[in-house]
Amino acid sequence: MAIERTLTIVKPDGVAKNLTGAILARLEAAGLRIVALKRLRLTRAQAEGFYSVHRERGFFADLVRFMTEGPVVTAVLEGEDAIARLRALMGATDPAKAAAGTLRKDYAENIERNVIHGSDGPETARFEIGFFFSGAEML
Ligand code: FUP
Repeated sequence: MAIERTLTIVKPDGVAKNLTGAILARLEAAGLRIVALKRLRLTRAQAEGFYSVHRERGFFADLVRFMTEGPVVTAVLEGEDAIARLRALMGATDPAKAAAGTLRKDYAENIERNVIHGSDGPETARFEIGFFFSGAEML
């Protein structure tokens, strides 16, 4: 297995519920290493740009509103098979369908307010890491 980097976001619901530490601790406990970290409030343009693959979807406006309602915490995670491992730890997009023991099963309210984002593949991970972090911010 290759060492990979992937991007995660503790979404506004997770930050508002004071779950940032609990969520990051679960990722660290699973062997993923935080190599960059920041807290910010997304602008509308940033949220639209980050989720631009979904711009034609019916849920896009709601998603952008949700992602800009409060601060998020975003991190670059590094580890063996990090992209797939983060996705497994997150669980299904809809918490009602997420497996027991996953972050979304434990903490998410619904398919929109689902506490965490994780890149879904190597190309997306490269785009999403570059969206938030410069090389000098990753050590
Ligand atoms: P995921 O990769 O699991 O975050 O899911 P997607 O990339 O399919 O969707 C990105 C985000 O859009 C989800 F996290 C939440 C939102 N979404 C909805 O609000 N409604 C939907 O039906 C699908 C996705």
